[in-house]
Amino acid sequence: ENKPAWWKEAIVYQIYPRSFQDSNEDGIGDLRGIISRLDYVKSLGVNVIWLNPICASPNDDNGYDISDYRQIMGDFGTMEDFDLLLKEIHARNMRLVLDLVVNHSSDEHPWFREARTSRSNAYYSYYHWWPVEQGRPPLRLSFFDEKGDAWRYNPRTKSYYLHYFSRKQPDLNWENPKVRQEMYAMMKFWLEKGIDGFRMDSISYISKDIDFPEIDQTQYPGIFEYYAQGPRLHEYLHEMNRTVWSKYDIMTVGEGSGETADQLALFVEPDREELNMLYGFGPAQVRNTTKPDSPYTGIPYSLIALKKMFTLWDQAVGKGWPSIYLGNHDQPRMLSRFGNDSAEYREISAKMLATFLLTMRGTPYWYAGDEIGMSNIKFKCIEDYNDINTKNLYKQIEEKGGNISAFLEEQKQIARDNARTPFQWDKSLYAGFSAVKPWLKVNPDYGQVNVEVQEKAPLSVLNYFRKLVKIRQSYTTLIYGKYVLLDPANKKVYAYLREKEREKFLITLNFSPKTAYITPGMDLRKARMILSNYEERKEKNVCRRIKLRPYEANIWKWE
Ligand code: ISL
Ligand code: CA
Repeated sequence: ENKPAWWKEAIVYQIYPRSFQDSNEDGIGDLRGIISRLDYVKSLGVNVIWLNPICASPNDDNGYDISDYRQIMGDFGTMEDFDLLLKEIHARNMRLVLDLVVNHSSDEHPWFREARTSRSNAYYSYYHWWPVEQGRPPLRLSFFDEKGDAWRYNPRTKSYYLHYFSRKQPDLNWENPKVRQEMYAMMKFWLEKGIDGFRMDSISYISKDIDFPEIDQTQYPGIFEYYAQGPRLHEYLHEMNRTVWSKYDIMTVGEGSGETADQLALFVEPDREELNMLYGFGPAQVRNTTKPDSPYTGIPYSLIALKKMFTLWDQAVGKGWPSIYLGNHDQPRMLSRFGNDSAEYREISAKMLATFLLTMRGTPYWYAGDEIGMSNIKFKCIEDYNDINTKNLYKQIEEKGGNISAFLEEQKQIARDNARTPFQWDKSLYAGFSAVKPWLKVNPDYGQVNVEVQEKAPLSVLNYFRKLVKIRQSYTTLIYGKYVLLDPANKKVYAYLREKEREKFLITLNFSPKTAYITPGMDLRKARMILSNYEERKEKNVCRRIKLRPYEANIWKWE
């Protein structure tokens, strides 16, 4: 039985600060902009805000490269703005969770500026190095480097530094107790301000095997799974929990990049005293099993695989607590990937996906803009992109003489910038995000897809989302109840029960643009439909078999 906790009952609303609201006409979202939109956020019924990084950064990777952990990024405002933001969030009975980026710093952080001057510098051991006299460093791949190499030569020290991400994101050396102490002090700095928790970026990568052995690529074909198996990872998480987190009433969620379901419980079982939640990479990895050669994540995906994955992770969490999401700032828009962004099905499928996220067991992480059905922008040319990931992959392919147009086609489906376009508030030029040209293009569908239009339409995606939030918050069974998957082999329908004591719900979701059927295999005569994404549904009660229209979603409750 899961003990109640505020972070279990919360709905987390993720804001990408660069893209939410610009307040000072420079085309970049900022903290004052977020403050001006807090009443909107509150009106959704969500209760925790997670902000992507807001600390000082040269923005090689939009704030995931921090040059000062105790300053606010100039683009976003000042520490006074931050203090006000926190106060205004709390005044509305919401909470604030910050992104904590401690696997790496910026190469412009004073620590690294010092470190790279000489091997005898006190900060040299804050990072990972491979001395040139030992020959070529062992193969380590980088996520973002344009050459793919995670080692970068630094002439002044005659050594290579390690960077799993871009060369402007050197990995910090957690073996060094001083690094850990610096980090704990930094966490306390923010916690003492009164924030309510951390989302921990790339936390699964912080521990390295510092002998840097050759990696057995047959065992770790992706290499990245190897990164997520650092020998001291759990020791560090436990130490952070004991030294810092356990002293505050906060939520901690680790980004579980590279972790598999069988590792999940090790992070989140309460008696291990590590994290509250791990944000797994399942949704990004779901593939179409009939086309196993699909080169990148999720295009196309198979519903059977999606169901299997969510069910597996629900079980694997053990005595811990699941985290539920379908999209974020690193993924394409969930509507385009798991729903259908055509004019015909956009609204109905956006509502279907919302029904899914808000009726699962676990804390839902909702990505801002999904509540109005924002979709992939599908940029046509490389110049439109801002993301270092897309740009560096492009360079790699250009250099290898690969197929550029196939690459660009693929990026339309998967590029991170798809989810980073400015938030669509109204139909004015630049969608009410800014008075000037934004840092990234606005999705041209903003004339119809915006908050202003949807506020006025009782049946909009936005208002449906609000209804769903209320339903989740009125029945604790939808939060804590057991999750039971039905008809796992059904290719179109995702159906499951949520049950606790005498309360029982059935959720039926048609993930396809065709009519579909589900036979849950139980007596449904006492089950009444309490919500549907279709305006009218004739049979409020059914007997054995349920017929679902394209992307139809229903919540049934036993009387
Ligand atoms: O990038 C990946 C694969 O190409 C992922 O597996 C990666 O580990 C994951 O996306 C980590 O993401 C987080 O850290 C990055 C940052 O760019 C992302 O935005 C952030 O969510 C580096 O800090
Ligand atoms: Ca601004």
